[in-house]
Amino acid sequence: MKILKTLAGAVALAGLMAGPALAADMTVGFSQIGSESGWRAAETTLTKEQAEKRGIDLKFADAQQKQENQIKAIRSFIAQGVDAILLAPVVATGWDQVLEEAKDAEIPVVLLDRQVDSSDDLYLTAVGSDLEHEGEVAGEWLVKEVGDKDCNIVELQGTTGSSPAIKRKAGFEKAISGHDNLKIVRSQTGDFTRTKGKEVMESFLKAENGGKNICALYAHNDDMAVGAIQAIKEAGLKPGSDILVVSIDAVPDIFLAMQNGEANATVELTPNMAGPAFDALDAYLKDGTKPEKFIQTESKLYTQSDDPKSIYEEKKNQGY
Ligand code: GZL
Repeated sequence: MKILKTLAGAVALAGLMAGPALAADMTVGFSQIGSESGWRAAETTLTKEQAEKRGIDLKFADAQQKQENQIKAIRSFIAQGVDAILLAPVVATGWDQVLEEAKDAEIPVVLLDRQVDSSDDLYLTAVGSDLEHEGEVAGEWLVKEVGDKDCNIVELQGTTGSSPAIKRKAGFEKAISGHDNLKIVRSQTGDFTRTKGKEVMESFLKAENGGKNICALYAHNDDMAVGAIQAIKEAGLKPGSDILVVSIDAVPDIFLAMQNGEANATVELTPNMAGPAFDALDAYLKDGTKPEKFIQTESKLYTQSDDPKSIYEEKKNQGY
């Protein structure tokens, strides 16, 4: 009996000495929003690839755009005793309770691509772009493109209550403020999807004299822009010239539209948020290194003059 106790003691001591889990035997729960856009699908693909490459056991949960499914998934990850949780939060509010539960279970949470209104001691770090800056870059492009011509703008917003919808709207409005010739005449959510983007654009066209009153479309993501481009063509107008099209994400299909002269500009959002997230988790779990609360990814403007054909080819190999 004594020998067994000593052995057990030695094993326990060895366990403590080994410290927290290393990447190789790390189990991470990933609560993903859904697959509403080409960008979202690429983010999922790249997250799985990054996990595979690092030997991380990734537990994936698709919430189909519902916050209650994300909360359920997080609770299940906590019950499974994962080492860490990745969360792409569909909306910005309503996370305090479940993030407290993760904190009580001493499971670090990393936010991907969207932010939450909760206090930042409830998550380890957030990896994402400067969403407001993306909206500003889109607005600044349109200000330059239009000059002092009068321009009625219609806006397709992202998912209501999501941080990209809130911040991309604010950034765009900041960029066009002070330019009285630019005016947002219609603004509605297209929920980041092509289908909804087309539907809402059809209603904008009908409401604005068949589109003759509309000078430009600002869409919070390329997928809604691609849907809207279809609606503009079906209304007998030329997207990219009769109605300028500026959006965000830089997914491959927006470069196809640019090649056809049907889209004008997009602001790139990298779909590889998981790389920096896993790096931060690795350092934290290995030796307790605390990352910055926000790890920012770069945003870049692309226009028709940026050789959309070769960018399309490149993008096709980036997880899309
Ligand atoms: C923004 C991200 C957005 C993308 C959309 O960081 O959350 O969600 O711009 C996606 O394509 O639906």
